[in-house]
Amino acid sequence: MGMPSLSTEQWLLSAAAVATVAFFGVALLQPGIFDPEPDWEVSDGCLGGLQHEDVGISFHYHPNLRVIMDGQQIPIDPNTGIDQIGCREGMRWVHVHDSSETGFTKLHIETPDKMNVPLGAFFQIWDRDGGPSLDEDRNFDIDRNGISDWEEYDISMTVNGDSNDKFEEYVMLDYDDIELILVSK
Ligand SMILES: [Ca+2]
Repeated sequence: MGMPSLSTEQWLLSAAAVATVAFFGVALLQPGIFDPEPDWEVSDGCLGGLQHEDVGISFHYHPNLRVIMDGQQIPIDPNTGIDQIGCREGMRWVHVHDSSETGFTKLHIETPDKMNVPLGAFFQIWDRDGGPSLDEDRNFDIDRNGISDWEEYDISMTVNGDSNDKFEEYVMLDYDDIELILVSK
């Protein structure tokens, strides 16, 4: 007695059922797997400037950032990302106009296409103006000593008051209030 044969339709239904179960299985086991992938090349983008064509802005939004290290707020200089090395007389796709010494500083994100702009991209831009940095593995190196801050500090982050564990890879959204807190180990 042979195996019962399945019609094409039955095969397709079976395959669809397996795919559906697999999809929910993956989603349950690895909830982060469908998160947006950060577009790290954003930090090299330049609006206007001497060496770049003006690409035109399609997306323009404003998350807010505040960084506190051992109880001291790290100042974000006004005009960070504007007229910097590699983007003279232009603006990086993430930049600052006015800054706040005690509250949140507004980041201006202006990109030609919809992009997933990670928090770390701003640190790569900030670094070129002498500010906090990322190391080569894209870990925070806010004190610029070449050692990942994850080895030196307990780091926590909130977005609009809710704990967030994406850190460098967090894809920023309009109106976010992002607070990054580092405490020496
Ligand atoms: Ca460090």
